[in-house]
Amino acid sequence: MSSRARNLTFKLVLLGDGRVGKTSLVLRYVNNVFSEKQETTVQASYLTKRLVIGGVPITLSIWDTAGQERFHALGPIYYRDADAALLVYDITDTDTFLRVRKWVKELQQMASKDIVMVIAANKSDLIRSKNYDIQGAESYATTIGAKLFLTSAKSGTGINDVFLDIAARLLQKKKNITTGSQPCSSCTTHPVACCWLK
Ligand SMILES: Nc1nc2c(ncn2[C@@H]2O[C@H](COP(=O)(O)OP(=O)(O)OP(=O)(O)O)[C@@H](O)[C@H]2O)c(=O)[nH]1
Ligand SMILES: [Mg+2]
Repeated sequence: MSSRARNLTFKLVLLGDGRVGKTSLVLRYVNNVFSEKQETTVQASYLTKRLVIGGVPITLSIWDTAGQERFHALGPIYYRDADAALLVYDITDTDTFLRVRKWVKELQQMASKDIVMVIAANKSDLIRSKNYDIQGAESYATTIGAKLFLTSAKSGTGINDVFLDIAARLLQKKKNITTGSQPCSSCTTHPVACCWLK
């Protein structure tokens, strides 16, 4: 990597109902660990993760917020100035998807207009026994310009994909702002494989 390569830092906030697995997702991604007895988050916790995409060093500055209702009012502190929001729900609990929709409405009104939004349908390891329909969630994600990923903090499925997608989209956006160029249609559909990153 070139020593002159600029290290870009992006702020990412995780939002979602209590117990859906926000902390577990972050800990799986950053430390590759998982606990069945993960303690509930109080207010928020902060971690960072460095990664390199197409030779460009990136730091994700990650705010993992508390999902319990009593902490809801603290949301703006963490999503204000956020470059991206990862909205998490529990695929086995439809109420938690409704909570995602509420967060999206709030972000659309209060957060940065061009915030990158991604949805994680977590606990996908539990869907073996039952057939969960995620088509509705996928259509919804499309309407808000987000992408939906099936994840399992327990098995590790989909975790890297989510964060890589977020980082690649942020990088692509930064590039567009810097050069004023438009991404090609392939990059819009597959930001991880964006030609600009090559
Ligand atoms: N089976 C399964 N359990 C999970 C998964 N992710 C998290 N859990 C469990 O779900 C519970 C809640 O996980 P947390 O990561 O604490 O959830 P959270 O969204 O951070 O919760 P709050 O901090 O209260 O907002 C814990 O018992 C985890 O072990 C997953 O992908 N699969
Ligand atoms: Mg937590």
